[in-house]
Amino acid sequence: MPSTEPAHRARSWWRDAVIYQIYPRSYADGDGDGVGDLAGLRRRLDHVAALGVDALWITPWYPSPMADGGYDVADPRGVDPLFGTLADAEELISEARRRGLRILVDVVPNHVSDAHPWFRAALAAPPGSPERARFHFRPGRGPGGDLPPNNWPSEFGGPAWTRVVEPDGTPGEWYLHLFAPEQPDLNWADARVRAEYESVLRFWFDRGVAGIRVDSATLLTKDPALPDLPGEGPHPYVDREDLHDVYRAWRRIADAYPDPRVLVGEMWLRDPARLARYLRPDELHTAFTFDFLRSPWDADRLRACIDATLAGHAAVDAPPTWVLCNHDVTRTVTRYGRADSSFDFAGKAHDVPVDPALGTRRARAAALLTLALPGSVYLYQGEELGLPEVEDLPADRLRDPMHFRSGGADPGRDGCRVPMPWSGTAPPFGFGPDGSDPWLPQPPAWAALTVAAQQTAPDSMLNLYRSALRLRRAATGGPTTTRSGLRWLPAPDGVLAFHGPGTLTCWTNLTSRQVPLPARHDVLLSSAPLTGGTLPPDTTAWLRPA
Ligand code: TEU
Repeated sequence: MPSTEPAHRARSWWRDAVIYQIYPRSYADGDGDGVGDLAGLRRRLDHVAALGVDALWITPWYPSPMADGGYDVADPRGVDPLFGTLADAEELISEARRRGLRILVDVVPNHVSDAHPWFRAALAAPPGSPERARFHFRPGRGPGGDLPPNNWPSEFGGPAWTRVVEPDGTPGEWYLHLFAPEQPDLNWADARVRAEYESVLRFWFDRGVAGIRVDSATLLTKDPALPDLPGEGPHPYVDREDLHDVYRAWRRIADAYPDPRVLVGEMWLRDPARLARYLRPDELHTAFTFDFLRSPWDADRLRACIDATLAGHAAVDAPPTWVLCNHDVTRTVTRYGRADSSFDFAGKAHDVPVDPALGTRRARAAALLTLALPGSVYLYQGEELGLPEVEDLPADRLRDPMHFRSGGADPGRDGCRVPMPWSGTAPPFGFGPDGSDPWLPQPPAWAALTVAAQQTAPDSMLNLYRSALRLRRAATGGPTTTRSGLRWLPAPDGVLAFHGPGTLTCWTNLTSRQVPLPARHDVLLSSAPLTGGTLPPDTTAWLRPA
């Protein structure tokens, strides 16, 4: 990092960082093939720097057949030619560092691609071989072994097992895949698997990455008996006790570097106390609080989530990590514009009515609420533009296995992955060269949401985020304030009011009526215009005592 960064800040940067998530396929297309790449991303680093974030998390850029947008990794030490080369990635890491931006990469330890050399070798080798032992191969049940070894479902729908054809042409064993069949699960009881990922961590840390986002981080270890669900006792593959050993080993690797290398877990656990166990001082540094993203726009629900999260994290002295949106979930302005504004994978449906103006207003209020909380915050590309979920993509352009494996019942995740609009009045909106056709079509109405259009509009979502990040940095950003908690203030029902870290006081009105603001204060920033000392519905204001 730049030598101007104070040492105390360098050590604890991750405790209150704002981290911007980049889905490289959809960020910027440098070569005109319709797919975003590292050359395009490098040209857009100005936007990231101007936004005022501390770091970037880049979702998988590794060689991959792209059965699941790159989460099917064929080589965890490379870069897919679609995105560029390893040299491009190294250049990006250095260039970002020169601008004071750290890079986190995504490591996918639960599974590999079916094109990974280990899986190819396993298919070519016989049952019981060391090659198969790196995965979960089992004979089927029933006559002729025609039925899967157990009843586990794939997260994407259908069974979590696929049967292979043995090298001699006969129907053979089955292998486990908690996601798509193109994503065989690794066997974490095999020492070679553990050694491989420890080496992968070092590979990227040695190239200067500041952290790792751990994909599907609760799922790695399995009950060796692979029992049917539901069973008695611990879950056979979610949040198992032996998983903590994996992360203890990873933390030792991270801590061996002179400047902090951080591990952030993607952990969909509902119980904040179970989540916090992964954040003990010798395990992961942070984990996403997905309950915040799942909560509806409701003061009591959000407050309960904030309180439970803070309590769970305080017990292990870890900073909470807030997130409203990512490449897997419905975009924030769309979710908040629905009658039911909660998020649940199981409840995703087609044709749910949306009020976009209401959703945008709430998303603005939610952005300021989130950025006032103690801890770190992740933003997903396009959130700073207020992009909506694109719900009318043509069926023949959809790619997400979550959609296809549900038989079309689930709309899938393509709608939150539509390429970024940068400039101009018609697609591709500067995503790629004029005339190029982005891999997913952008709505023509995005002309009003481009970075260029929002830059010059003082009240745009982009300018709200820029102002908020500037003020947040001024109000916190220092070792004395990063750990301080939150103090709730008396406020009417349906209003969340608190002193956050540093000097910020945050008031969010989730009701449908105006509420009075306290006397004698300065307004630093508000998500909507304030009138006569009152806070309008669905609005957040940041205050400072006058
Ligand atoms: O997501 C993993 C994940 O566990 C959830 O999104 C999951 O689908 C949900 O819990 C269902 O109940 C990660 C990535 O973020 C996603 O994009 C990948 O598709 C997935 O892992 C497989 O690598």
